[in-house]
Amino acid sequence: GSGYDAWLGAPPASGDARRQALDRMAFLHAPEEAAPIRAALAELRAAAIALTGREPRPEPAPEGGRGIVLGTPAGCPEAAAAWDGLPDDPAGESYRLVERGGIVVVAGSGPAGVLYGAFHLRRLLRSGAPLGGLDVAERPANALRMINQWDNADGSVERGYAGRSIFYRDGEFVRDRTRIRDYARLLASAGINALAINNVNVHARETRFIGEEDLPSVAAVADILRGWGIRLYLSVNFAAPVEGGGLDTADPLDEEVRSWWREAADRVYRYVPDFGGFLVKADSEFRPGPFTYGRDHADGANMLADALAPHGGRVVWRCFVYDCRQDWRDRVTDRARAAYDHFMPLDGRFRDNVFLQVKNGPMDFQVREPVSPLIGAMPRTNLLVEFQIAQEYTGQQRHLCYLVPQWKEALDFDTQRKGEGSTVKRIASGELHGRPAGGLAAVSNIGDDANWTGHLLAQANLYGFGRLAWQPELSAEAIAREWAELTLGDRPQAADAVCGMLLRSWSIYESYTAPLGVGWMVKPHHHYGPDVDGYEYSMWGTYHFADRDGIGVDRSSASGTGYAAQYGEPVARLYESPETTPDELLLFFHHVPYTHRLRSGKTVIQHIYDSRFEGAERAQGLLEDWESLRGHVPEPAFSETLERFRHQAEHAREWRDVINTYFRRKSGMPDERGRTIY
Ligand code: GCW
Repeated sequence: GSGYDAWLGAPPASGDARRQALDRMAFLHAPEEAAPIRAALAELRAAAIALTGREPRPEPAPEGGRGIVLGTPAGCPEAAAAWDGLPDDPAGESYRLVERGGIVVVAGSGPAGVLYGAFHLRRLLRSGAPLGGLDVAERPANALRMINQWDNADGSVERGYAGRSIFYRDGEFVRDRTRIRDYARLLASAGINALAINNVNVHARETRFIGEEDLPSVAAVADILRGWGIRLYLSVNFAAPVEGGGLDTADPLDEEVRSWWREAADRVYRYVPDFGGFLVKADSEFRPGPFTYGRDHADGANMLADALAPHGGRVVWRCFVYDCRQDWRDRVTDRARAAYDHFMPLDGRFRDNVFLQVKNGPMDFQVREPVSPLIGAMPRTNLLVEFQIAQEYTGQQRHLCYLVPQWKEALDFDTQRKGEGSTVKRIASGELHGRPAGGLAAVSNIGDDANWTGHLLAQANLYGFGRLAWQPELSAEAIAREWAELTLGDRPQAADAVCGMLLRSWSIYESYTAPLGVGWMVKPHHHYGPDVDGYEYSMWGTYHFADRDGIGVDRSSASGTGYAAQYGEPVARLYESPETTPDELLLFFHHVPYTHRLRSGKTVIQHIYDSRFEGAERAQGLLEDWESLRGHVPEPAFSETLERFRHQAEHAREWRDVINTYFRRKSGMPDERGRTIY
């Protein structure tokens, strides 16, 4: 009941599932030895034992009998037959599950595919779905499905809300790697295939991770991940050649610097032959980068790409670059413009093994943002779209905020860059512009809390990210249901209720926090709780410009910062005018009077009041819904989660009152329904 097993908990012995397993799982066989295939076999064996209480026999079923066989076309005849006619998949990650003459074949195009197929079969077995006539084939939509840990060597986690790091403690790699293994298993079961194991803010200690002394520890982690089809990446410090590297420059065009990085890459690959590559935050929030030497991001990224290329490695280069020392009096600079202004002109200059990692929105993981205009604007560059599973600005895993619907909205957004249907998901995968590869990346939300994510229900975001990265066509609802059933499966009432709560939660969180896309209004530094002017007079470029008459940021071309014009037509035109901008983004794009009428028919001020009141009420509703599940969710998970919902309900009232009071005082306008505002 602690939540440690997350969505891979022991299957319920429901009648159907048990009968099915008894019927099918007496024989379980995999002729190949690759680690992911052994892992796949172990998963199904454990499922069989949990479902039937019996150990399956590790051999092929006898002639005419029933059983399960796992393998790849290269080493397993049943898999070869099952794969016949299916397209080649050099990545080895796709699979087919097919029932033939009583035998269920888990055929993977490679060992990782077998593992993904086994997890799929495990889901089917748990649900008790009949396997007769089974035939499903899946192939991941994205080549890269990546998680970024923001873990520091000292054991802290930047923006971590679920305890300390599971990778490091007191400046060293942990010795007991059980949790790393269990985490890798969770990630693999959700379809993740890449993991950057240290924070993009690389401090002095982590700068040495690519050195001789730490590489054995890095390799030990990589060995674990490899068994689950996951490649290890390291975040690197662009200034490493000077910060402890013995050189006096980190200029990317300097020959000595280039060979320094080549040697570093060669060294890493000696320890980790399938090393994924480097993740880099450069010239961003006080991190060093090529600007110091008068070079640009392409010079910087390509230098690292050239060092990694001989080994098949990649550079993931973040585009979160903006002026974080802005003067709030400067009304011309617009942080939202920064990523596009910096990177768009460089399209075509990046090597084929460089991936630009672009945050989903132009600012920073707010509850509501438009899609970054950089996405789709660089047809000759590989892309990873970055999301934040960690709920930095969305309740820090104390509030419930199921983010899959937000990510879906972003992925489904039609940039129209190449005509209708130019959706973010097709750009990310590389398909729209014919890129060799692409994908999604996200900041993890786990730590060493017993249930991984602090809030039990925040597990759904981790699971959901993986599932979406695998297949962005899945609906937010299907993913919520899948997670809830796997996690609370033998308690159908709980799974139903929780699914509904998840699906409402983003809109609830949005409706008691910053209104209509304007963002922020949080307490500085830790970003938790309401502070309407917390970032209004600061250097971070995050302003709402509320005065007695109105609120919002004019980002139009006609009278504002011109940000709206960074989109392609007809999207740019849509955002240019307050009349056509969707309500939920109005204040992101326009400064309007409080009396401005939304497309919903309400005035802005009345919308602010109404939605804050409704939001707080609906947060109270979440608490009541959870309370009604007493006895249907095991302890201690039930009580721990109840505490979080209590806090959320109370904190939502705090948000409501701070925001309403601020705007009531600022505008002098009463609530037309006369409710209490202080
Ligand atoms: O929003 C900011 C966070 C920083 C983070 C940064 C980033 C890792 O507050 O903590 O640093 O984003 O994405 O680089």
